[in-house]
Amino acid sequence: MTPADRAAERFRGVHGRAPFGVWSAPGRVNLIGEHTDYNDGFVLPFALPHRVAVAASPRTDGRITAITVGDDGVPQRAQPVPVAELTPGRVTGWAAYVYGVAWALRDAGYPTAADLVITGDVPTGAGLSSSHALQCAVALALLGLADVTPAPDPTAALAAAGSRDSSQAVSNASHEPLASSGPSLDQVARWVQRSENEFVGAPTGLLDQTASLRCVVGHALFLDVRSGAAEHIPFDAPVLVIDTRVRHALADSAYGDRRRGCERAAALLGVPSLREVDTGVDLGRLPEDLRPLVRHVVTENERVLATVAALRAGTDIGEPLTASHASLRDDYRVSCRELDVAVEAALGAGALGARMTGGGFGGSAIAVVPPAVDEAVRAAVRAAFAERSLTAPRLFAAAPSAGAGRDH
Ligand code: GAF
Repeated sequence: MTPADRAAERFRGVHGRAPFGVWSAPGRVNLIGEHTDYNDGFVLPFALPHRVAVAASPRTDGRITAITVGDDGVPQRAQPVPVAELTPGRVTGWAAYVYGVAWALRDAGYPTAADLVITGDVPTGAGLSSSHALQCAVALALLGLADVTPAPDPTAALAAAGSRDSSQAVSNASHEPLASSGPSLDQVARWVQRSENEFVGAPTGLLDQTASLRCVVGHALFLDVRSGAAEHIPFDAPVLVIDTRVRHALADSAYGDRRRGCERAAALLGVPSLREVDTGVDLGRLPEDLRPLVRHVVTENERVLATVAALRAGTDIGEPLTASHASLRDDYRVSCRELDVAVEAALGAGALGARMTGGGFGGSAIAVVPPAVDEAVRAAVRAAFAERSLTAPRLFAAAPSAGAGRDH
């Protein structure tokens, strides 16, 4: 049963009637382009097959209710709240991710009183963006109840990156293609970002929401965050995901520190963002602690372009991926022992490239693994964790899957 079918069934179980509709959104893997989004740079994510689904019906009393149902089938109910009373700080925990989206959409002028029943299979706490999958599914559900269907992304190619493919009419495969009325998916991503930044209180960029909303099956999404221009790059090889099952306490504060460091460096260099800095810049005029941050962002943008060029040419993408990990480990300093162990073991057993994915300090690594060495890579990663008495990682192969949409 898909998460969408399960959400519909559980809605019937809880409310005793069928939902008006069901919407779902995927988690993501970022192939490359890490910590570049809030520096106006390039990213290259793809959607996971794992999704969060929201079964929803409108309410007429001005309240919003939300119930999540986990694998154990036990419902967790958020306190129902009048939509008019939603304000940052009022709700905490998982409900803040749901009600924050209702708050942002209410502010944008949409009715958001609804009953929501939520379920899904995106691994949580694994750096695979389960919270953005939740937020994006809630956003599409609330807009859908208001009869608003976001317009698909603009198909204009990325001129800045020298794209040769002018446009690709790529459908959203197994999910109903989003019709062209109402706000754009970019705008929805910005509402979701506002809810996360202001209501949940996490200073994240636009990578994860955009990936969840705009990715299409069989492609990675080459996104220029500065302009919002995106191109779907054919990529259908499964990637091995290594969920280290750790999340270090440092993660949230370190993310904010890095972000502020980048903003400080951009101000000192006299540019609006580190996207404007090129490789030849003299970093000597920056304080020592900021230089490696800038070096990472500048070289990471180049590695995204190199990866896109390799995908277009049908050549190996391993090298930029592995170089990205080294840069995140040594310059940006957001890796951790478990991620390094995963990457080194995968490379040692024949992976073509490997790197941490997402914010870092735990979560997941990815490896590009030819089928002939798949078993050997999995065995080597498991053995490397066991030898060091680390919690056994969770391994699975994931191919680029469909973005968010309406299921029923
Ligand atoms: C997290 C954030 F949510 C993203 O915005 C992005 O900055 C990422 O870390 C690092 O690339 O997933």
